[in-house]
Amino acid sequence: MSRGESRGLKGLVVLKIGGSVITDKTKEMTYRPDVMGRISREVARCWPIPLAVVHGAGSFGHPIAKRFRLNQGYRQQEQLEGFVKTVQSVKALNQMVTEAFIETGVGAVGIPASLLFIAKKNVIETAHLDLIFSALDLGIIPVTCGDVVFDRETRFSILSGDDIVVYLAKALKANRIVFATDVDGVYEFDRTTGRKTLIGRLDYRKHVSLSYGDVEGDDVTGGMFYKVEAAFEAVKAGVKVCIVNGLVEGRIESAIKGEEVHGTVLVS
Ligand code: IP8
Repeated sequence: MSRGESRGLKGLVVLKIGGSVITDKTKEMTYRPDVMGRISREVARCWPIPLAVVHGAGSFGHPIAKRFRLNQGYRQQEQLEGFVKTVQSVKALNQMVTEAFIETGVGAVGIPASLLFIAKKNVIETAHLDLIFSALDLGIIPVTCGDVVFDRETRFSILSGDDIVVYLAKALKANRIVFATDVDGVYEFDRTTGRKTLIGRLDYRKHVSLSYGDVEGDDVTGGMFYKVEAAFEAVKAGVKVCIVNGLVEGRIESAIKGEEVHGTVLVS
């Protein structure tokens, strides 16, 4: 196992692996082991950069959450079936992602967000950061995920992996966040020509002027606009942020290493 010794947190990178990258969002509970295997090998080649990983829930979370209207918080007893099923399902995905790292020789420990955070009105209020620090201190990658969590006000709520990434990056004073999505980055659409162009460097003013289009399918946490909006919180705190295509080999590796990479960099 290559990550066996203490590395400290200097230069920490928080990697968000989108649910649309590691699961097929069109088919409920469909994991992509080949994609996750390749991502694990890219991460292995980034040693010894300290890394924390957050993955999305994809088809293991969004469809059930939508069916039981979990994004409304607790309204009725019947939703509890959806709550516990989502916890179980996301935990199963977290287990598979963590195993993929371990099979590649990368030390990783899965800590589903349902066991890590308590929210208040959808915002993280308490976090057992000791668990994350302890793993990182051992040179082991903590792997958490978008999830349903207990909520002091609404009794439960959905926490997006994007919010968790930003929270962790700020709390751990990360150097960089890498968002691995199923597209190359943020695009600008020209209404007259219909052409779309990748935006290499995106500032906040430009971000709010863009039309991102509708959120697709069963997604209950908001798509690219919401991701970028949350990510600018981290930019404000001095964290470097880039968005790359996690389905294209090599981009996650280059982004973690801080190399020039095809994608979108958020700038202040
Ligand atoms: O896929 C959503 O997390 P995300 C969590 O990171 C659930 O937005 C349970 C839908």
